[in-house]
Amino acid sequence: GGEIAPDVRSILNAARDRSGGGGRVAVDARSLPEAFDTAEADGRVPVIAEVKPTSPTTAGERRDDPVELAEQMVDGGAAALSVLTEPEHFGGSPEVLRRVREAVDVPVLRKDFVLYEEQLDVVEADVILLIVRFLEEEGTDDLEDLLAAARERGFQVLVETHTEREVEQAIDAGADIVGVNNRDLAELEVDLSTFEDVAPTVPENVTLIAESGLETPDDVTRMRTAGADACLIGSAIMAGDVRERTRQFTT
Ligand code: IGP
Repeated sequence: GGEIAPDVRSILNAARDRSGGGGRVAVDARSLPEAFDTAEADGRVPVIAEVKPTSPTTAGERRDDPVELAEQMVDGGAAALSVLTEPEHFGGSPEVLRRVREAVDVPVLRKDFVLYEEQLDVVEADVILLIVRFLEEEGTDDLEDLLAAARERGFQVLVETHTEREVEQAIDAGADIVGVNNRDLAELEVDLSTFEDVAPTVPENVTLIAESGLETPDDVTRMRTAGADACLIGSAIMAGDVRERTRQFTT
């Protein structure tokens, strides 16, 4: 249901054309919920810092070595990392994720648009992203099937939602880690009240992540107050001194 912005339509079409890896991946995943608990026990606010060289809503591209950026994020207290692997619109690559995961010991989320089971077999990551709205598009695999296929390979799965209805679909499919994206895929606009509206419908035992549009530590506090176990932050960290920005969000 719902419209999709032209930019997003083009991301989706590119994703349809990307082939899978080859050999079936088997991963020994680092636990995301445990990484959040470790951060909390340490007095840090659980943050997933995102290595995102560019995006349709970002001006310009950051060309620093992504592995160095990732290490600075961990140094700044990030509980986990997210690494874009989408090449055409976000400047990512599976090879970068592979190198980042080798360099750090926190869980690493693969940020991409996985539509078919074969697309799981591209690189070892600790967590795979599945976006409910995209898996409703014609010709894609079902959320439930993809969730099972990902778990068979050892991945944890972050299921991304934007509405109460999508949360219900995620829970029905068996999701235990749910993200609420504050950015809508129709206008690409950010509204932090999205998380506040949707969060109360997520069951207590589910790990809940607030995604997108967080610019200040106050925004993070706002999401935590609304029930977020962790926050996913990209642009606001990528736009500056990555270690310092991450530290501001985690302390
Ligand atoms: C990070 P931001 O506004 O902090 O840069 O957002 C992350 O939530 C965003 O990059 C994102 C994303 C996605 C990217 C959320 N869902 C799906 C690619 C694909």
